[in-house]
Amino acid sequence: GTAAAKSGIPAEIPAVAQPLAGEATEIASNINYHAQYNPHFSPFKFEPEQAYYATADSVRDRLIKQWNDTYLHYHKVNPKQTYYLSMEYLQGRALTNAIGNLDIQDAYSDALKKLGHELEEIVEQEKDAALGNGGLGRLASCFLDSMATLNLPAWGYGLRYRYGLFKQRISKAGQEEIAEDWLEKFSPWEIVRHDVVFPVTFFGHVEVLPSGARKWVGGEVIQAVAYDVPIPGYKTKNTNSLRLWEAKACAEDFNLFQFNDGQYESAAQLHSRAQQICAVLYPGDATESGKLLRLKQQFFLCSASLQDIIFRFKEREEGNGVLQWPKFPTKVAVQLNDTHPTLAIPELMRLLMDEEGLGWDDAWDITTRTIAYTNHTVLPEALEKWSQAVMWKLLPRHMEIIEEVDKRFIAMIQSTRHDLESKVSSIRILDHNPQKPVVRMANLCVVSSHTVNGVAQLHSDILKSDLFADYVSIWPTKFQNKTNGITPRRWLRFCSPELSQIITKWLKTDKWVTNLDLLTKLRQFADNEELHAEWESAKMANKQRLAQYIMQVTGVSIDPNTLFDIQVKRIHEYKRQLLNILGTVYRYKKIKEMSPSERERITPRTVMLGGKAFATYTNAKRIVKLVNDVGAVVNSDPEVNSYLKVVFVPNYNVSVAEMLIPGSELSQHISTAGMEASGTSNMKFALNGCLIIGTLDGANVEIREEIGEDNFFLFGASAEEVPRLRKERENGLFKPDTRFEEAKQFIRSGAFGSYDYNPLLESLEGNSGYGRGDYFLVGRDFPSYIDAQARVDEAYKERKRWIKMSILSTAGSGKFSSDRTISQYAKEIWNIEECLVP
Ligand code: GL9
Repeated sequence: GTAAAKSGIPAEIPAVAQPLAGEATEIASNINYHAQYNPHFSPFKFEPEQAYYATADSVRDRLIKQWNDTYLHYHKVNPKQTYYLSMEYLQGRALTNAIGNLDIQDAYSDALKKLGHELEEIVEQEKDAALGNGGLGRLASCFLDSMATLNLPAWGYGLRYRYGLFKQRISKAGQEEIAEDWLEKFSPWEIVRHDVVFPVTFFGHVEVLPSGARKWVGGEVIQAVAYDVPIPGYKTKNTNSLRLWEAKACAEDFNLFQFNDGQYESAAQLHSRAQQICAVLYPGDATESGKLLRLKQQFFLCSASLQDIIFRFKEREEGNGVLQWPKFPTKVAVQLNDTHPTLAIPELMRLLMDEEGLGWDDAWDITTRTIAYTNHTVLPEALEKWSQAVMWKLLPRHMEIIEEVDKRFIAMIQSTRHDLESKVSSIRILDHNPQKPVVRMANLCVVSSHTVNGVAQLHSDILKSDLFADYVSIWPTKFQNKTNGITPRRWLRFCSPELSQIITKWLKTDKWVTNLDLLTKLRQFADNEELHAEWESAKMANKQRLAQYIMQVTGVSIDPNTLFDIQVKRIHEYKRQLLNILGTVYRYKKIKEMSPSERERITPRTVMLGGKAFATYTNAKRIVKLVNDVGAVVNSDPEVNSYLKVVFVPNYNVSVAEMLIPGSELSQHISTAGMEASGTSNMKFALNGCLIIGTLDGANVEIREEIGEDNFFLFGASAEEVPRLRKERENGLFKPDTRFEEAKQFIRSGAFGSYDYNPLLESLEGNSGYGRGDYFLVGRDFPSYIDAQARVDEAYKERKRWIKMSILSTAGSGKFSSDRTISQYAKEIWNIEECLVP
């Protein structure tokens, strides 16, 4: 069979398994069946691509069985369910995850061998589903995995973008964006539900009915069609759904008369408007039409999801007797992933009042007991504000409702809180400033949710003391912290099987995969030489695999014996990739100045940076260009390149992360303190035995607490000091370190080419303003950063100490499992319980 498969002819596996055949043979037969009958491919080819689709189809059959059982079970038990509303999911690839969660890895690997393929190669055929931008979207995907693994009755709702996050290509000019066609062929993981369709209205106007009730009428109606993605839990039958909505126009909306008259575009106008809605993740919002489209997307998600949720609630309650609306919050918990789905609030109010006939007070009580809101950032530019004019046009009834919420909130303040009267204009929902009247979505969320949470302790504290301080005095118990987490399945068990096996061997159990706190038991072996040897060899294997990958995508040869230092995340000034590259430039310059004997004491390093810059974020793109330019010079400098290499890893995404993180030894989480709400890759790196150089920001604070301060390379100003330091800077009281000046001057001298870096470097100069005058304190933190990097170099020379720290990083990462995070949401916000499928 093997040779035949490689030659392109399907392996000869009996269509019906032999009675005594092993599981692998049965699976091979099943894969073969799918290869023959999948209508998308010729049955005479069985190259990796066909093998991937046939394998995925075979795995999907198993998922569908469990998934149907799960739905029926939830339907029968009728427990309270969580609905996670998110504009973003960064699912990445699904095959390895599904096979791993179903615990059929070995059988599938053997089966594919029989068919002439390697599972590790086949899984690479899958395109990443990148329906998200970064940490916020990936968090949603980790949460789905944990909710299923914990047997929680929960759903994810999102949008089925035709084009997800762009593909990044690096050229001479820097970053280029290319549309990523993840659905080019098709996705085997989605099941279209032509029977689950809801109408979503835009525009129109409000009419007063004879009864006095108000009703939204007219406008354009677009259909939302459900595409379901099964979400398997790890080693459990429970398989939840991620329901992604796609926009479609009705057949009736196609104007045959116009078409036959040759007016092709206008004949299909509503069809093309429908197509726009789910065309891309995050349409550029520089233009008014871009803003309107983004708002349409948000409402589309909220309206379709709430109609679906209400439909299910009614179906189950009516099936059990009479429908009692006050029971709604005992069956439904809605979590808003940031303010993007805020319109769920007025939409739920509208559906309850205008469609179901409830009064304001009942509808408001139900809404506020149902909805909870997670804040993911304090950056001012990310706090959504929608133009009132655009909102009135697109969603007139919702604006009426929002006005009423605003009015009642103000009345409540005026009657109960005279001390807050001077603050009303800043804490109310509507901002009526004459330049540009807007709706403040975060304020609407805080006023309308029963719980508001931040995503790491420091961030939640800042929300309470700063952004939402006035609300805390009104509702002191509304605010919580839920420190983010990551799924240990994808981010350790599956991405680093070598290290996982060692952990399982030393803990004498693989239960850590669902009980990550067990990793603390590794601490007792932190000095064990046998473990050290195994740990080092697993790390080395991962580094070699990474080096091969880097060669493949960049053509740069990197040495696995050097320190692998990685910073991968979206490019943003607050994340301070510029600090990293300035530090690297300084390192390069120093190496050049050293004598041969001085060079002998260097810790050789490979610095890798990766991440996408938002297409219109000029300074972020300049940073990408600078990293690439520095790399080109350093890597071809024979004097230096055995001590230092600088690589820009192109097109950073979930599957690239699965390759990079296991092979990392040092990773950089160096944002200006107070600005990174949590960070989640910091958790992934630490879990994989990678040490962190970082500031006291976001979840770094808690990671350092867990793994111990001796095992964390700390530097920089604290969040508390930042406002004062900015003031000092503005007042000209800051004296930059000469090393900082030297690094900048070296770039200005043209050492890395003739590109004009002045505009980028100027963001570090001057004396005030956001994005100017070194708002992010790169200069202030530079010396302590360089010192921390020197401590890294020294620590790396002591092999035993380094490996011990690496083991202790993994051992201390238990808290950062998304299973822990989700258990806390379930108990402390959603009030839902496990619903195990028998
Ligand atoms: C983010 C925060 O910036 C991160 O610090 C946090 O870890 C994640 C998840 O809570 O949320 N908020 C946010 O808007 N993004 C985040 O990553 N941005 C993107 O996802 C692009």
